[in-house]
Amino acid sequence: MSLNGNQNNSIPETHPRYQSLKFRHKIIEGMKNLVVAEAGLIAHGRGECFDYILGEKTTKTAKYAIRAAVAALLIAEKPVISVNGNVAALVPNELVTLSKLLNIPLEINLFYYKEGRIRAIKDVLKKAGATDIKGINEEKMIELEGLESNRRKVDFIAKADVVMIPLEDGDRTEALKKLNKKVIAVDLNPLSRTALWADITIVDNIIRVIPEMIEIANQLKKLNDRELNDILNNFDNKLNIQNTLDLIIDYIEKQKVEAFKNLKK
Ligand code: PTJ
Repeated sequence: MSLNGNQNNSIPETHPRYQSLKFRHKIIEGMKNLVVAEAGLIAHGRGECFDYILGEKTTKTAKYAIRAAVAALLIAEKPVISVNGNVAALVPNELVTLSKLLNIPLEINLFYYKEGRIRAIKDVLKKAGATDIKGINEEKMIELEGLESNRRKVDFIAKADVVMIPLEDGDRTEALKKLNKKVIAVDLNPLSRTALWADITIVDNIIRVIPEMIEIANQLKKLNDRELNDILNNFDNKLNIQNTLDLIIDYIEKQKVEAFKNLKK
C-alpha cells in the first residue's frame, strides 16, 4: 500500500521516513479541506525540526508532564481541550477517545479565521465520533480580555479552570494565566512563549502525546484526589523544561558519532 497525497506523489510504506511523510500528508490534505490554515504547514515543519532533535520519541520528561497533565484534567472541575486546525488534521480519533474517556469537551479555537474553517473542523471531529464540541456557535462566544488575536473568541474556555492548548502560538497562554486558569501546553519547542508560560508543558509530538495520555488516563482514573494531587504537586514545570533541554543536548552530542555509523558509503 502507498500514501497518495496526489497522483504524482505516492509514497511507499517502505520509505524510511514513511511515518513522518504520512502525517505531512494529513496536514496537506487538511489544508485542502480548510481544516488546516496555510500557516499550519509552516508550523508543522517547525515542529518536525524540533522533533528531530528530540530523537522523534516521547522522552522521560514528556512522560512526567503527561502524567501531571492527566492528573490535572482528572482533578479539574471544568476542564476543556482547545482544538485548532493542525490538531484536528493529525489526531481526530485519538482526541475524541481522550475527550470521552475523561469526559472533557473539545473546543474549536482558531488563530486564522477563514469562512468555513470552523464547520470543516467540526465535521472532522463529528466523523471521529465527537458529541461534545464547543466553539461552533459564533453568537455564544465571548471575548477573552487582554488578547487581540482571533483566539480571543471563546465559548466554554471562558468558564474553564483547566485548559489544554496543543500547538498554540504566542500570547494566549499569558492571557489565560491572567484569568487564573491552569494551562497545559503541548509544544515541540521547549522555548516557545507558550511552553514557558504554561503550568504543565508537554514537549512532544501531538501524534504521540494523545495516545500516551489515553494510556495514562486509564491508569490514573483508578486513583483518588489525594493521589492525583500528589502527582501534580511533585511536578515542577521549569525543572522539567530544563531537563528536556539537557536531553536535547545529550541527544545531539550522541548524534555526533551515531549519525554516521549506519551510513554505507
Ligand atoms: O488552526 P489555527 O488557525 O488555530 O492555527 C494553528 C497554527 C498551529 C498554525 C497556529 O497556532 C500557529 O501559527 O502556531 P505557531 O506559532 O507556529 O506555533 C505552533 C507551535 O507548535 C510551534 O512551537 C511548533 O514547534 C509546535 N508544533 C508544530 N507541530 C507540532 C508541534 N507541537 C507538537 N506536536 C506537533 N505535531
